[in-house]
Amino acid sequence: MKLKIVEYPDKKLREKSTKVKEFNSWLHKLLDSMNPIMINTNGIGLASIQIGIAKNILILNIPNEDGEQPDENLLEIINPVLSNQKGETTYQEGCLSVPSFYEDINRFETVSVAYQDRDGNHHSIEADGLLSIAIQHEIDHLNGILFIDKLASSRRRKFEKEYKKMLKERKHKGK
Ligand code: QAP
Ligand code: CO
Repeated sequence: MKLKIVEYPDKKLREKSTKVKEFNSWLHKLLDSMNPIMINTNGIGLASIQIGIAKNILILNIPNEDGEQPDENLLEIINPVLSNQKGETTYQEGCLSVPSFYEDINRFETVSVAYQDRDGNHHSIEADGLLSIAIQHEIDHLNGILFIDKLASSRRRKFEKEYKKMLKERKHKGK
């Protein structure tokens, strides 16, 4: 399995992910390969579309107070469904698929999410704080939506300019 993060403006990120129907060893291997990619790139959340697989799969590992992300805090979320979205909060978001760019984004403060685990068992959680924000960010990926889509148009244009510049500089440095 190749392990490269799909980066904006790759159109792949606009694909709509589809439901997982088989909770088999392919799924387990995929989840097992996503975790080190997320951890090694300093991520707290990763949707499978970000490695090119358009399935309703995401993982999250919100750092604890010491900034650690132990495996026991890993959340594997398959086929999520959001409900009970309440309140409002703002957080400076980033995305592994939009490297080096961070901006304040408005989200719901609390959400409920029903989902399946890697074995197909059903669960639901109520989330607030950073977990709630991360869940909303990752579920957007499953619908082909990026956090930059939520910027006001003038800020979006500024982003496009800055991002192009960043990509150019990175290319010259030979990445
Ligand atoms: C989504 O984002 C998220 O630009 C997960 O150079 C973001 O893990 C959820 C990252 C904010 C909640 C709040 C971004 C790493 C990681 C970068 C990430 C970068 C290196 C982003
Ligand atoms: Co993202």
